[in-house]
Amino acid sequence: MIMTEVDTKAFEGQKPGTSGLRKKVIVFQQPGYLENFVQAIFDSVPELKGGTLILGGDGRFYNDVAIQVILRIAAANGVSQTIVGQNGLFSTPAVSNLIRLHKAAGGIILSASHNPGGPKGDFGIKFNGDNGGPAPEAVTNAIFERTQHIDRYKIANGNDINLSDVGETHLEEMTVKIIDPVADYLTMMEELFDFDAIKNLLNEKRICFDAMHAVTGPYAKAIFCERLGLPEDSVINGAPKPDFGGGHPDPNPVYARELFDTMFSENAPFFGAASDGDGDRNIVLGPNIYISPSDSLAVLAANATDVPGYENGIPGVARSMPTSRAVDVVAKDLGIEHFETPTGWKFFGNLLQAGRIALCGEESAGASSDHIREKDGLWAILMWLNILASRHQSVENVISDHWLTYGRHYYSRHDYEGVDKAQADAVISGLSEKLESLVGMTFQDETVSKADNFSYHDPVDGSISHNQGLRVEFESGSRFVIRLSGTGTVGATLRLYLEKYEPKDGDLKQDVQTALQPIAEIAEEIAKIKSTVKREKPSLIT
Ligand code: VG1
Ligand code: CO
Repeated sequence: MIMTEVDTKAFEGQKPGTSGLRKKVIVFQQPGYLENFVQAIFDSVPELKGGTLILGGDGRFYNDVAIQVILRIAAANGVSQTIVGQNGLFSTPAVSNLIRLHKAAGGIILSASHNPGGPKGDFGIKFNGDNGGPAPEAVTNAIFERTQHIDRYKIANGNDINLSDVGETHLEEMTVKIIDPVADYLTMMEELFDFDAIKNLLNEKRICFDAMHAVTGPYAKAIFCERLGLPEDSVINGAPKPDFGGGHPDPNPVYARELFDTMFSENAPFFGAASDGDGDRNIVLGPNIYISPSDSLAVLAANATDVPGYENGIPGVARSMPTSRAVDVVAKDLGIEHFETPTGWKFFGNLLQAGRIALCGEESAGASSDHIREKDGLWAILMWLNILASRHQSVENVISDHWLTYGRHYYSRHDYEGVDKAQADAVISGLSEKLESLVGMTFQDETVSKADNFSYHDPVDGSISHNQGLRVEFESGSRFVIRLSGTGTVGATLRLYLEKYEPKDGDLKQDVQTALQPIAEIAEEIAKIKSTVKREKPSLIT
C-alpha cells in the first residue's frame, strides 16, 4: 500500500463533549488537527482494522474535505470497507441504522449538529460504536487520552474519491461503497409505521416540515413527497447547504422562525415539524400550538401502542435528568420502568441494549426508540403522525387530552450562551457549595425538598458518572436544574431548566413563562446566575 506515516504534535483540548468533538472550523483546519483526532479513534478502537466503517456528515462546510482525509486515514489503518453516503451526506440516525445493518465496527459522523456552519461556524466529529450508538465515556476518554500523546498518523496517498455517484470503488486495499443515504432509512421507517394510515390522515391536509437547509431535506422529501404523495412545498429549506443558508439549524422557536410564523398564522397547516443539522432532533407543532419536547416524549410513550412498531407495548422509558418528568407520570401509569440519565444520548445506550427501555428522549428536542441507538428526528415526527392518524385527532386535541389525563409539566430552558468561563464556573461552584444547606429552606411559597449534584449509576454496567447537573427540587413538585453545556464552542453556556407540575384538575392553559416565573425568580435568588455572569436576561429561551 502507498501510505505515509506523518509525524505530528498533540493538540490540546481534543476532548469530546456531550456529543463528539466540536470546534470552530478554523480550529479543525489546522494541519494535523482532524488527522490526529481520527488517528486517535483508530488507535482506541482496534476492531476497526479489518472491519466496516460507516462515514458521512450533515453537509456543513468542511464536510467534503474531512471525508477525503478520513477515507485516507481509514485505508492506511486497515479498514476493509467504508460505506459513505452519496455526496458525503448521512443523517445521524441513518448512520446508527447502517452500523447495525452492516454489522460495522463503527461510524464517524461529521456534524456539530445544531451549531451554525460555514467557514466561520462550527465543525464536529462523532464516533459511534458497533451497537450504533455514541461511544460511551470509556471510549471517548480513551480517544482523548490518545490525542494527548499522539506523535504520528497514518494516511494513504491517492486521489480524492468522487462521492457524487452511487457505486463501489477502492482506495488502496479498502473498498469504498457510496450509497444512497436515504433508501435504508426509508425501509426502516416502513417497518415501524402505518404509512397508509398516515397517507389517509394527510389526504387534503397540509403539513410544513422545515429541514433548515440541513441534512434532513433529502430524507423528508423521500418520505413526505415521494412516499406519502404530499405536495413539494410540504418541505421547506429542503436543500442541504454548507452554511445552512446562514441560519442556525436548531429547531426551536427562535431559529425555526419561518416554521413558527407559518404555524402561528391564520391559515396554518394541520401539522408542522422541523429537524436539526444532523437530523436527530425534532419539534412538532399544530396550528397555534408548539409541543414542548418533554411533553412530546410523554405523548409518544402514552400512545406508543397505536404504532405498529410498538403495538406489543414498551418495556420502559428513559429521559435525561433535565428533561421534565412528564414521561415518568406516564410510565407509572403504564406500570413500566423509567430511568433518569445524564444529558447526552450515549447514556441511553446500555438501557436500550439491555432491553430495559424502548423509548427515550431529552428536553433538547431529541427522542427515539430501540430501532436504532441515536435520537431520530423524522422518526419522532412519523410517530406523531401515526398517533394522530390512529386517534383521528389534531395535535392540539392530543396534547389537551394528555394534560387532562396526566396533568401538565410546565417547562422551559433559559440559556446564557457564550458567557465568561470563570464566571460560569463560579455559578456552578457557588451553588454546589450551598446545596446541602438549602434543604428545608423556603423561598416565596416553595420549600426545598432535595438539592444535589446529579450522579448517574448505570444499572446495566455499574459505571458511575458524576457532576451531571445541579438540581433543586421543591415539595410542590417544581424544580430547577443548572448545568454547563458540553456542545458550545465559544466561552461557556449555562443552562437553567425550569419545571412546574400542575395536576390534571389544575389550570392547564397558562402561558408557560408566566407559570414558571416564580421558579425562575427563586432560581435567581438561590443561584445568582444573572449577577454572576453579568447578563440581564437569558440569550435564548426555549
Ligand atoms: C445539547 C443538549 C443535549 C444533547 C446534545 C447533543 O447538549 O442539551 O440534550 O444531547 O446537545 O445534541 P449540551 O451539553 O450543550 O447541553 V445534538 O442534536 O447537538 O448532537
Ligand atoms: Co443533532
